[in-house]
Formats: sequence, C-alpha cells, structure tokens
Amino acid sequence: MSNPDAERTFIAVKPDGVQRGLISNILSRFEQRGFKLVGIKLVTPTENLLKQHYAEHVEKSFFPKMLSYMMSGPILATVWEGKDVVKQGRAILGATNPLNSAPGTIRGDLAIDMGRNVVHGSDSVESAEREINLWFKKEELIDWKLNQLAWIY
Ligand code: FUP
Repeated sequence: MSNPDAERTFIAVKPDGVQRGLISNILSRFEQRGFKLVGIKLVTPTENLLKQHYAEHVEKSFFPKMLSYMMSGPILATVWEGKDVVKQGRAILGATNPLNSAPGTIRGDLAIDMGRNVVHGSDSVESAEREINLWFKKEELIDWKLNQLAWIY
C-alpha cells in the first residue's frame, strides 16, 4: 500500500495570483502547515493543456472566458506532499466561489470573484494524480527528505 503521509496534490497559482504578487503568500501557507514542496515551475499553458486540465468544463458556457483568463499570463504549477494533502489543500484554498470562501482561506482572504479566484487545487486523489501527470514530467518531481516532518507527524 502507498504511504498515506506521501499523498500528493496539484496546486496552481493562476495568472491573477502571479500578477498580483501573491505567490509567496500562497506558498507560505502550505509550507507553514507542514506540507513538502516536491515540484514547482512557471508555465505558460497552451490551449490544449487547459482543455485537458478542464476536460469536464470544455462544453460549458463559461469555458471560453475561463480559457482566456487562464492563458493571460504565467501560472505557477506546484506539487505538494503530505498527510491528507488533497483535502487539506482544498481547505487552505477555500470554496471555488469566493462568495462562499471563509476568511482565513486563500480565496477568503485574497479573492472576491469566481472568475479571478487566484488558485487551483485538485479535488480528489485521482484528479491529483491525473493533473500532476499532465503538468509535470516525472523527473521534475523531487523526492527529498524533510527532517522537520518528525515534529509534525
Ligand atoms: P474547482 O474544483 O475549485 O477547480 O472548481 P470547478 O471545477 O467547479 O471550476 C473550475 C473553475 O471554473 C473555477 F476555478 C472557476 C471557474 N468557473 C467559472 O468561472 N464559472 C462557473 O460558473 C463555474 C466555474
């Protein structure tokens, strides 16, 4: 069985988050919670990549607008590892619609509009695996030992 403490999730800072200078704010929340960064890069996504990433939404009426937003500048793609990181990551992000995001979450603190909601996070272990494989090559993910974990688990 795979190690439950080594669960991984895909977290992206969308173009508005990069443009607004929110990268360090967002990364620090994951670092400080105790998660381990195993992959990070700036990406200018192609339409093809985004159509695969948002395959479930391609036919939706909001998709063209979302596509141009997501292609409007670089995205910071990251992979985080740790216990329950998929669910915890979603909690750190806050609800998709900032109208429902609690203060203290990234969107609850930094966003007011669903079409500019600053971050993306995988919604299940299965989508995390799919999204990580889509955005990262295997060799771009670094397996390293975070000694501080002894004080977290
Ligand atoms: P999430 O799982 O948080 O990525 O949320 P969804 O898959 O429901 O939606 C993906 C993205 O589409 C969200 F970040 C916001 C955007 N969206 C809209 O812009 N308008 C809508 O009506 C629904 C979603």
